[in-house]
Amino acid sequence: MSKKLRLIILPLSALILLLCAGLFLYLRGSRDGVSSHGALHTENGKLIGKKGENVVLRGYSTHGIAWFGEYINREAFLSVKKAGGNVMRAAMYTEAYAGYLEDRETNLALVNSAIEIAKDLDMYIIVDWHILEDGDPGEYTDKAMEFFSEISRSFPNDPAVIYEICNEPNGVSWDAVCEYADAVIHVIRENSPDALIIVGTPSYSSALNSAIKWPLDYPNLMYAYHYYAGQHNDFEALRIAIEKNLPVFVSEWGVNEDENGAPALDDGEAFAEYLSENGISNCVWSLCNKDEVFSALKPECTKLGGWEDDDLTEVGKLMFKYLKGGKP
Ligand code: IDC
Repeated sequence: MSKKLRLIILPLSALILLLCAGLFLYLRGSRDGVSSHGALHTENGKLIGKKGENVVLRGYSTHGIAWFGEYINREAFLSVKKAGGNVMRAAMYTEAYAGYLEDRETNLALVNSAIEIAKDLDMYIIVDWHILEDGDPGEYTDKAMEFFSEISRSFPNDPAVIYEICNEPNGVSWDAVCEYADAVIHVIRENSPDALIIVGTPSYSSALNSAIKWPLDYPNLMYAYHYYAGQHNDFEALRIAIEKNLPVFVSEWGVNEDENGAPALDDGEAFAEYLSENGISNCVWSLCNKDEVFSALKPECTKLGGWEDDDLTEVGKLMFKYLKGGKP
């Protein structure tokens, strides 16, 4: 090959390669994923990416991973991503419903698999220690420490992995949650010093006033707020917290039934609108076909991904539309 030809061909192939890589990333939709935002941190109540940009995570929560484990698959996560999502939440029940305390190995395998799938799709993944009936997170601090130590050791400093250390504390004080959080945050940060960690708040992650008054003294923490349209009358606590620059992650929200037994879609839209307008990161409950109002999929839908409009419930349709444009 002549020198002149080489001078043309080499830069040209480099350019083509770059274009292909760009197109590949574009098609994977990663402009809003881990490769573009990297490790996340909080600043003045906001979620910030590696270039100092504001980041909003939007996506779906699984139902209990050991209960509806079939949705921990690439096609399912990809469908959420194609709809505009950039995060998934893996909800791992602790005490109940074949949770971690009952079957450690199965649950660990499912969490690991959810993390690998999300990473492969350039999505963020929230690892949720899903306490519920066990309302006091301190009841199983040792088990939580063991679990979070294992996961953070397996994925040290991984920007994709976000830790949610207690889904919905209930029947306990903020002091008790803080005592638990101190222990678990310490364990995670030993392996992942900068990990983003979401802390549940009292009254089923609905009371944010204590966190505003007495925030935990660590960087890169967010506080959980959960909301169910039709069930909660307002989201005043969230408004106040946002005004006060508390870093809040709406790690679970959904549409419940209104007083007539129909899905409270209007309230759901209003909440989705508020989240969009205020750039609040959130995950919707839940990505499964259980015959209940929150589910994204109709009970008769047995597809595990690649869903079309007809496969979605009324609630699922609203949520997928919302993921698409970030607006309802
Ligand atoms: C619900 C599930 C339901 C299950 C129940 C168990 O949708 O299938 O039978 O848990 O108690 C939450 C919880 C979340 C709940 C959800 C809806 O975090 O586990 O899931 N919810 O009730 N907080 C408020 C509502």
